[in-house]
Amino acid sequence: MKNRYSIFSLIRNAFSYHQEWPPAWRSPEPKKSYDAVIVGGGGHGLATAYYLAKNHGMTNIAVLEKGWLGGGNTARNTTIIRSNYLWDESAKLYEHSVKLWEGLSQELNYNVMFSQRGVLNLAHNQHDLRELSRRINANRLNGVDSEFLNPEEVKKFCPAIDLRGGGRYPVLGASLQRRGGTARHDAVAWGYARAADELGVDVIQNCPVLGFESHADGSITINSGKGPIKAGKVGLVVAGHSSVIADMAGFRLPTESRPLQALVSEPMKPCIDTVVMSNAVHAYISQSDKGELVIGAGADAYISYGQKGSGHQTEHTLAAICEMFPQFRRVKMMRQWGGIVDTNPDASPIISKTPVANMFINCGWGTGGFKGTPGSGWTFADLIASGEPDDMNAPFKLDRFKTGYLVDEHGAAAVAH
Ligand code: FAD
Ligand code: PYC
Repeated sequence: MKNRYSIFSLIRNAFSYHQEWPPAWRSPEPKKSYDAVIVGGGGHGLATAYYLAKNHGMTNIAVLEKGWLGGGNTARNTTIIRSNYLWDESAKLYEHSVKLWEGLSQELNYNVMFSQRGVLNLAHNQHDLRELSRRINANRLNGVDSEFLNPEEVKKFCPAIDLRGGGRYPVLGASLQRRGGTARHDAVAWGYARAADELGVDVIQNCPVLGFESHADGSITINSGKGPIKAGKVGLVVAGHSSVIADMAGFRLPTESRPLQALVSEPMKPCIDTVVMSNAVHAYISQSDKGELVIGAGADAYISYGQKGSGHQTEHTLAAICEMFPQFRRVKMMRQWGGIVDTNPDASPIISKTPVANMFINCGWGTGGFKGTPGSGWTFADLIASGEPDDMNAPFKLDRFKTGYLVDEHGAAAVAH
């Protein structure tokens, strides 16, 4: 009887975390105090911690991650890296990021497998062609490599493609960014984590952040799953859950959380050695080093935290892929999953101070933040260290949704969602 009772207590204790919500403070006084705490151990959070330590000498810092490192969007995305954005503000940020990608394996002493195999954005109609030519010219003015390929040149660059596109999606041309490509997604999280750890950063997994308390001296107590932690400054980088964390801190964001999905096929011999994006049909394809076709679909139209994505998006995307690459019709799909991305009304990130003193937020990268990981970490670290925006992150302030000074890549970005 005694034993049965203690087993029962063990089970009850194991589940007690779920029973009390929100959980009670475990200790009245924080046992640990940091100059800065980054909430969110995805690529962006870990990159921020690394550049805070490396560029600003801040080493008494911690990253708090509710699950495991890179278990969010970092390891769920289709890894497309490019900087061919229309507007000057975006081009500056994403091009800085691509330049960092180019030296990242050496910088971190960790092979992130950045492969500059080129990114093609297809045009299927006259409107697409006009959009491409406008964007290619804007890219060049911003020093971003970008060129137009006619259909014959597309076929030469990517022989696997069927230019007829099944009649529905004929290929009339494409933009090509030769410096664009792909990288190994989880390696980016691990590389930044290891490099940050070597500089003295505490990287703490299984540590959900549950609430905040601001103090008169400007410091903030973070109520975490591992007890209270004191911070001089707090950086929030929790893609997909940004409005939830903002709510805990007492302010609101204009972001929405939506599923975005991807799929991979059975592994095959090399058959496509570039990245093909068809924005008009929400279909993206490349081949991983393991030989799997990596396919991305459009974001779901509804708000959800279910990490899967809806069947009709999968069907729409695969139908388009099969029309542009008829030889893939018989390929078996091995895995499908979703990630939760936070989307903004102007489809541009938010890198900003918040209404809470010494609290900063980096979010709203939506469907396109993987490519931005190094640049995002770099510029967010700048903001946290100095407390004021720099030239790169100033256009991405939160107050643009009040003033109307939007960046607005929506409808202009080289991605359909
Ligand atoms: P995440 O890796 O999601 O990191 C956020 C972390 O915060 C998570 O680990 C989460 O557990 C943690 N967290 C949340 N709440 C809390 C809390 N309360 N306490 C502590 N920790 C918390 N971008 C591209 O550029 N190219 C692409 O090809 C591309 N394809 C995509 C395909 C898919 C299917 C998806 C889902 C996304 C894609 N993206 C792409 C977008 C890109 O993945 C994201 O914009 C980017 O990864 C977000 O930044 P992150 O890596 O820091 O996010
Ligand atoms: O931003 O390039 C991108 C992208 C492709 C698929 C999802 N996002």
